[in-house]
Amino acid sequence: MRALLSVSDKTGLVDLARGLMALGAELVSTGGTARALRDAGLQVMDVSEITGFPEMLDGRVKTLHPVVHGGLLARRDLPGHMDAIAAHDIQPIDVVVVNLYPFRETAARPGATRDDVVEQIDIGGPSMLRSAAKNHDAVTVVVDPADYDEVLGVLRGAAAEDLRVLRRRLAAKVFAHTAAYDAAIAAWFAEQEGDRFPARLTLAVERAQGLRYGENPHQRAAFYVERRGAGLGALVQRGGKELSFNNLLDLEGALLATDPFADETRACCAIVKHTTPCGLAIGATAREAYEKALACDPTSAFGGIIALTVPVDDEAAESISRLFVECVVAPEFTPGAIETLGRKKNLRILEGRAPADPRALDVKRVRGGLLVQDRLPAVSVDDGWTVVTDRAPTDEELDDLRFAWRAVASVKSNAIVLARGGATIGIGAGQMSRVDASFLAGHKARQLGHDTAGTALASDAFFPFRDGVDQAAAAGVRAIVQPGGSVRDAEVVAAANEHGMAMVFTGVRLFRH
Ligand code: 93A
Repeated sequence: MRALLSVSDKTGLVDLARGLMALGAELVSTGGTARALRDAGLQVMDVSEITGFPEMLDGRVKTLHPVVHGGLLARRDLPGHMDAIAAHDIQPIDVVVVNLYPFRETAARPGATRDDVVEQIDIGGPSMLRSAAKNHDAVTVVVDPADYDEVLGVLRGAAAEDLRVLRRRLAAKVFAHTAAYDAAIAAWFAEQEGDRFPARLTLAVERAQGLRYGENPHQRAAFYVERRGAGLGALVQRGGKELSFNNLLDLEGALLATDPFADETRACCAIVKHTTPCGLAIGATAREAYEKALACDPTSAFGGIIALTVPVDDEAAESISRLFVECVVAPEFTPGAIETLGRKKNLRILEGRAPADPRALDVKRVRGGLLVQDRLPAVSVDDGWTVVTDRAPTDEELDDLRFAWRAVASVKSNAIVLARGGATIGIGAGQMSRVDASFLAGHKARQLGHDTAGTALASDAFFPFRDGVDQAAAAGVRAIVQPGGSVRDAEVVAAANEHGMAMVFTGVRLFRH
């Protein structure tokens, strides 16, 4: 048996090589790998000994040779193939262990030059992996150090059927691996060219965890990440059951809701149901923010997902623990908070920060394709805002408008938010008409005992007619922030003036479909 080892990540290499030698394998290796094996006292041949060629071009050509690829690709069941390699003194290679130059890691390193990154495009490694994987009927190909033990186990067992099954699985893994590796290279090139929407979009994602089921119990599901330990994958679970598909979706909604308040000196809390907040507030403490958010709509908050922008202390945890919730996510939890919340066996406690990458693409699935767009940029206030009514908002109203505008960004369209004193008091979400969203926001607020007089209103898109404004006035709204831009803006502004309201145009739309 001949085994070729050529690895950048040398984890587990020596133990694997020892195991292969114990099985009678003759080892062949490239420069650094051979050195590591010799340092461990193992006997190994250099690739140049079998190819008759030295490693060339600073290592760019090491294994790219017919002696290597003939030994990998020859079909053992075809006499013609075996005769052909024999005629050229080529010996079959039975085991290939390769992992690739760290391209992604280099590209992600601050200060890496273009040359540094390009040099880390592995050519010989993927070629060997692909040759070996193509000939998986005869060759065992290993790309992941996590598989070393299993591979040794199966080789030792020498059960033909086990080896056949393993080789197929390893070959599948190789092609997924080289495809993802090339996808990362393609993405890097597109980025270098400033090509945000290239003709071919390659998204390399890997499975972070299987999920019990999807949106519904009869849908199978898994969670894939672009990079391990980033985004939602960076959160550490400190208690509770396994996260579900809907939990992850709602966690994204909850973080979206608190994102615009990341720079706030005060605490911000969002309570989310079905990806939309049913309460959002800022407060002096975590507990105050939570209780103000809860007060918006305590009925809907049942079974919700809570996000906080500040550490959860003992008293906030005490308050949260009185409600049935699915998840709480926050940058930190005090030990007392973990203990209090941890008593609720089903409550998932998630600790850490998961900031959104502003450069990441926003992707939506449609049948037959993907819709890809920039992420919605951070919601800004004041910038480009114009007062369009006779009356300008008072300082207090302006504060409420700023809050409401940041809040409405995370509400499903059509979205209307009523706010006062740094808290939502009525949310109309996901309606097919704006006037219904407006009605619902006021209706829910009153139904839950809120006084809507003197509130501020934010609308995620313009009012197409004056009816939404009339309805808001009837509910007691005194100030409105909205993008503007309707053909009937004049009619809408006139309505606001009639009601003595202040209205601000932002010039920016915040749809969330
Ligand atoms: O520069 S390469 O694309 N040219 C090659 O012929 C080649 N053969 C193996 N890179 C090549 N490799 C890679 O070298 C392997 O994929 C592995 O990542 C690395 C191992 O090099 P060393 O044994 O010198 O540490």
